[in-house]
Amino acid sequence: LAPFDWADPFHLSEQLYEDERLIVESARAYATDKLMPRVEHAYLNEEVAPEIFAEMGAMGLLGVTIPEQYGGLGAGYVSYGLVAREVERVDSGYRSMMSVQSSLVMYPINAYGSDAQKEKYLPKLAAGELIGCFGLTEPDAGSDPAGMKTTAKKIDGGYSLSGAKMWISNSPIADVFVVWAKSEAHNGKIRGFVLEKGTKGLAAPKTKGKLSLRASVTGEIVMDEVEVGEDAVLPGVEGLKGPFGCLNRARYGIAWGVMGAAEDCWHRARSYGLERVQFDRPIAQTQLFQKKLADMQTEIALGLQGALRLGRMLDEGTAAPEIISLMKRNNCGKALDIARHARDMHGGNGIMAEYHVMRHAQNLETVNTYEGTHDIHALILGRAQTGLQAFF
Ligand code: TGC
Ligand code: FAD
Repeated sequence: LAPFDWADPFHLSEQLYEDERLIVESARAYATDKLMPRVEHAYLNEEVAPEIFAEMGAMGLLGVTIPEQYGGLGAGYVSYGLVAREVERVDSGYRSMMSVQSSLVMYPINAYGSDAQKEKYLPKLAAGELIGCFGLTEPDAGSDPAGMKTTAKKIDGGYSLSGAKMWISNSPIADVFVVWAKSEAHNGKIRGFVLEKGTKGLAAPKTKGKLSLRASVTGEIVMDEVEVGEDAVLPGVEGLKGPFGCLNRARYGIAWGVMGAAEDCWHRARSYGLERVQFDRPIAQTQLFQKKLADMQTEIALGLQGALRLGRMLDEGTAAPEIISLMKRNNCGKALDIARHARDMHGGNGIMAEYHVMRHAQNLETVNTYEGTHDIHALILGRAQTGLQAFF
């Protein structure tokens, strides 16, 4: 039998194609050289750095799956997932910035937009010259987006949008707003609209005081009779399957991303345990500590392998939404558990910013909630195997 690679038990890196390995290398170099040095300050001061978008754009990390014709890389979903893993190894907030731009703004414009919308927005979003956000959630419609109140009224030459979105990643710094609203002109069906910063009646106040995802800015989208032309509606989709089609991609990226955060916690806990001596021996030489490391290693190895398989299925066109729920739910829950244990394994030091594990744990609280909570994905999987709807 071959020797055991404790850090990569399934030899994941050998299962990647050459172009995927190159993307990992450049994403890892960017994350290590540019994101890691600024994360502690950003998190402690709740300070977002909008220039990160242009930096990521220059590295080809935005719109990895978007065709080259529109400024993307034209690469597959495995490549996209690998980028998410490298970025989230540093911070879930940075991965959030990247995945909202790629999966929730560029994807719908590419999949549902007109040629004119694609030409106008995609190259600049890919370069990070424009920053995008995605407005689905509302104060009274979180897990149940069908209950949204935002409406688009038909007016001469276009639409007038009114309503409020909350918990919107990037909104206070966004130039482009992909907003979902019930359109009176389409029998009350949900339609996507692309709004631009500066349009009369549109505001995006920042949500202050978050204890999680502090390196990424979150805000509201307030629309008070925002008038847009016919060219603002995304022509290619109607109904909830529009926003859910985007969420499928983002949830998949999260399944990889959180494994990056979990790996960082695992490696830090292992190193700490090897150095920290109590009762005359390294704490890593105790049975309880080693059991925790073994659990982390096992869940991460399995979670990464599942994410890779799902990425291949997406690239082949064989992935159903439910398998995305399975991986998003499993990997978020496991990553959160790993981060909490890593915090504990660092003792008092575990609460300090310089040890990073508590920041990951705090971030993962959000990641376990957004894009469908852990329990909502359980209900999606429960429905799929019983045929019974348990949401209401
Ligand atoms: P349901 O009756 O199940 O479906 C309505 C229509 O949508 C279709 N559909 C999907 N299509 C594609 N992909 C999916 N995953 C889909 N799920 C459903 C479905 O086929 C149907 O189509 P049609 O043509 O028949 O009308 O809808 P429901 O209202 O019963 O929904 C149930 C539920 C709970 C599954 C759904 O509402 C849900 O997933 N809730 C969670 C909400 C959520 O995930 N919100 C995310 C907001 S965005 C965000 O968090 C971004 S964070 C970004 C970051 O910073 O990284
Ligand atoms: P609720 O839906 O009120 O859920 C509260 C609790 O009730 C949860 O535990 C949930 O699992 C449970 N619950 C709800 N319904 C049921 C049920 N039927 N059965 C059993 N349990 C149930 N949204 C966007 O549109 N765009 C973004 O960019 C975005 N970014 C975000 C960034 C951050 C930092 C955060 C925190 C959220 C973001 N969200 C975004 C919103 C996110 O998707 C929602 O918070 C999430 O979908 C949950 O909705 P909610 O907060 O209203 O919770």
